[in-house]
Parts: sequence; structure tokens; C-alpha cells
Amino acid sequence: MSRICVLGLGYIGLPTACLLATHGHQVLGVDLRADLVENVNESRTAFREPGLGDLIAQARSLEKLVADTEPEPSDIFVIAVPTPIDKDVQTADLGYLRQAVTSVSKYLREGNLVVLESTVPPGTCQRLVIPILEASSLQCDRDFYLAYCPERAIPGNTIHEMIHDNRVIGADSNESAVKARELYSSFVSGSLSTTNLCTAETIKLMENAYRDVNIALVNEFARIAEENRIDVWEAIEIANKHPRVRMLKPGPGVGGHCLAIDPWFLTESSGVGRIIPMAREINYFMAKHTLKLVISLVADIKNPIISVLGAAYKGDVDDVRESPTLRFIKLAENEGFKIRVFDPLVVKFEYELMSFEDTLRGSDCLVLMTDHSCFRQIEPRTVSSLLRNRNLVDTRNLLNHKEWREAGFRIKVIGNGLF
Ligand code: SAJ
Repeated sequence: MSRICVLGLGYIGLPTACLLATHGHQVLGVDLRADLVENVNESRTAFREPGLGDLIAQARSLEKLVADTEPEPSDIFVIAVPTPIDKDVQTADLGYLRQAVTSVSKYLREGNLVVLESTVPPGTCQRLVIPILEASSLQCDRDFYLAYCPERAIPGNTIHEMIHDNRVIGADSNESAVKARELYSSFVSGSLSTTNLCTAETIKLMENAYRDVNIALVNEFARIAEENRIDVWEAIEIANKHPRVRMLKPGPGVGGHCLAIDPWFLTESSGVGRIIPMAREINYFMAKHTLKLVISLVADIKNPIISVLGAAYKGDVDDVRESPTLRFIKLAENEGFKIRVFDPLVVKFEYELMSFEDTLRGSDCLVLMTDHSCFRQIEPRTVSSLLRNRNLVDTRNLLNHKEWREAGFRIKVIGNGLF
């Protein structure tokens, strides 16, 4: 059993703190935000993640988890603070990280292990983390230990993946690697691969850039399919029967705090980035492409009202960070369209969220942006009576288009040139 401080009580820090607490460790969760600290101390979560509510309740009832705004002397410090992007210059904003490492340095003692989980540009541990920690007069890999162990769990299945998935342990000394392996093997059943710090930092970014590039590829296929009047969804399904082909799904763009950001961390200080920025651009363009499909349906309607279904960046999560919906709405407003938005999971969004009926009443076009499972239940015949015109853009190929067509809808589907 170790005494562990987890800095950052967000999407990764909170579930990590709970898992450590339910696997025998005494955990102090630390966040600058008093509301997040209070949530933990009252066994509440500020965001939706399957299983997290039960896990926090379990950690609290075992009396293994408390939270505060300040760290305390511990055996291990796990840092899981946000590393957003500075959009003006497309580089990582390491302000929160600098702050967290500085506060750890005040409590650092001989024999401690510091683990960084936040996503960072390659070389950040050597360039930024170690110099701040060594200002305490202790030396890395001699007096204290450091590992970079990137979080890789997918929102919507975080708890399961944190326990069962394989992990990367980055460390520049055998002692640091051994200590980090010991920590993660207390709750991870997947394999633990060990490498050096910079390689581990790079692996995390490569994984997300790989996914982003592959989504860009199918988004490009989607636009080619529309031009060639074929259905890319059918083409992908058949192509994926090939033993060495595994294509992803086209859509209205790539959102979330990871894929839309991390690829830039790889290229920010590199002169060789070509495919990576291009993939970002292709995926970014999909919101505009969605708008083009909408325009093709409402071109003859005066002052059209557009009903957007889904604000979250992907299905069955309540997270709107970098959501393609936001980009789509801004572009559609510039076109002069009136926009209404419905999302049954999202609580806070830059635009007003309305009830399902109010979003649809008098509308000229429905635009399904997010693949929430519950949207499959929408009944075209029932909603028809609310609308002024029956038009539908399905950016996720989610709905039963035969039923919608039979209910009198004109339809556009991203990647389907048959409509
Ligand atoms: N998307 C598509 N088509 C697809 C898959 C996804 O358009 O076939 C879109 C989604 O709609 C969404 C975006 O891409 O807008 C990202 O969604 P995602 O489910 O691919 O990934 P995230 O951002 O939720 O989580 C990713 C994961 N990374 C990888 O799978 C390589 C997760 O494992 C990471 O932990 C997470 O980033 C992170 O925190 O870095």
C-alpha cells in the first residue's frame, strides 16, 4: 500500500484516483478547482462515465480517497492535468503541467516516484518536468524516480480500459521503471511495456495521430464516393472483409480532447509533418462538407431553420470539447441559417440546448451530428408533424433511411452518393 497524490481530478485523474483507492492505496486527489474537490468529497462526479459513480462511492466508503486543493507529502505523485492546445500557434499549452510539477516539487522527498500521465510533446519530461523537480535539490533517477505512463483509455469505456488494456511505462532508469510497473500492476491486468521517457511520450501521440489519419482517409473516400455516386459505407463494409484492411467510419469531423489536438504535439517542433497536418485539415473540413449537404437540401427555402441532433463530439458521451457540431453551427450561422440544438446527454454547451420537440418544431432540415444510440429510436412519422419541411442530413449513417424516405424525407448521407 502506498500513499499517493493524484493531481488533476478530470476525465483521467478521477478514475485513476478511484482505481488506486479501490486497489489498496491511500489516495489524495488534488485539483485547483474547489468544485471538483468538493465533488469527490461528496462522492459525486461532474461528468458522465459508465461505472465511475459506483467506483467513487466504493473508494469513499473504504475511506481510501479524499480530495483537496493542495498536495501533501506522499510516496507517489501521479500527474493527470490537462495539456490543451494554444490554437493561435498550434502548440501545447503546458501551463497546468508546469503548475502541477512545481507544486509536486515542494513536497518531493527522497525515494518518491513521480508519474506523468498527461499527453505532452516528445521531450517534455526531460525539458520541463525534470528541471522543475530537480530544483528541489534532489536528483532524478538517483534521489527520486520518474516515469511517463500515458493514459490511453477511451471516453465511454474508461474504467474497463484502464483496468484491462495494455500500458506503456516510459522511464530513463531501471529503478524508475520497476517502481512504475509496481504501481500499475496493482490495478492493471493488461501487459506493461517498458521503454524510455521520450519514446513513451511519442507513442501516445503516434496512436492518436494514427487514428486521426485513418479517419481522414475514410473521410476522403466518403467524398470520392459521393462524386462517384456509390455508397462508401457499403464499400467499407466489404473492403473490411479483406484480411489486412480495417477502415474506420467517415463522419462530420473529428472532435474530442485527444485526436483533434494531439497530432499537433507531434509536429509542433518537427520539420517533417506532412500527412499529420493534412489529416487534421481533411477532418476539419468535414463540418463544412456537412453544411454543403444541408445547403443542397434547403437551397430553395427562405430563412431555413436547421435542427441539429447532437452536440457531443461522439456518441453516448456528454463531452463537447472540440465537437464538430460547434464548427458546423458557426458555419451554418454565417450562412444565415437559424439553428436549434438538441442533445439528451450534454448539460453545458456554447449554444442553447432545447427540448427535442422545440428543436424540431417548424424546422426545415434535421442534421444528425452525433451517433448517440438513442437517436436510432427517432420515429420519422412521428416527428414529421412537427416539421415545416422534411429534410435530413445523416452524417453518421445511423438512421434507417428506408423508413425515413417512406415518411417523405429527402435525405443526404455523408459518403453516400446514391441519395
Ligand atoms: N471518429 C470518426 N470515425 C471513427 C472513429 C471516430 O469520425 O471511425 C470520430 C469520433 O466521432 C470523434 C473522434 O473521431 O469525434 C474521436 O473519437 P474516438 O472514439 O476515436 O477517440 P477519443 O478521442 O474518444 O479517444 C482517443 C482514443 N485513442 C485511440 O483510440 C488511439 C483513446 O484510446 C485515448 O485514450 C484518447 O483518445 C486520449 O485520451 O488520448
